[in-house]
Amino acid sequence: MPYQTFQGSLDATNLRIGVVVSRFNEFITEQLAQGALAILEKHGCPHENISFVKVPGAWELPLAARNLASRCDAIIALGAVVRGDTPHFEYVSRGAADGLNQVSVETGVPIAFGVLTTDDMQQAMDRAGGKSGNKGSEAAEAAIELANLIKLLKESR
Ligand code: INI
Repeated sequence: MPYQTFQGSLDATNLRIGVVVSRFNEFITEQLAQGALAILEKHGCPHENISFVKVPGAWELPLAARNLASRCDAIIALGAVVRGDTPHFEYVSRGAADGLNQVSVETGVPIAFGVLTTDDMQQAMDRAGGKSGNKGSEAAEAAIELANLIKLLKESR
């Protein structure tokens, strides 16, 4: 007997997507946001279906996502945490990662993790449209796929 297999498509024409972007290291997060929005456009997500939210820093991403979740099929969380000379980096990056994961599991709404956690600015630039691609674009694709996968799984119950 064949397996029942499920995989979300990249069709975003009927999806409601939240994009939450932190302003800290804005010249990086702006590139992540551009990358994410270009992917949403490429896959047909109507502008009116996109809720675009800005927050001060990565620490604030989980709470904003929590308050967006009820109106979205998926959320793309974008930020840039760059290591400094103090343990602050660990608290902010861990808080963002754990908080976003918790919100996603709690609400059932997929949250794509487009938060860079890098040792220096060069690594961040490389991942925000530089030589290592754009993690905002990758997060957007993951969000679309997961939103469609969750819809499929709910419909097939
Ligand atoms: N926020 C970031 O998004 N990236 C950072 O690198 C960062 N550093 O290094 O401090 C950062 N801090 C701010 C934090 O996210 C909160 O906005 C702030 O603590 C107020 O709650």
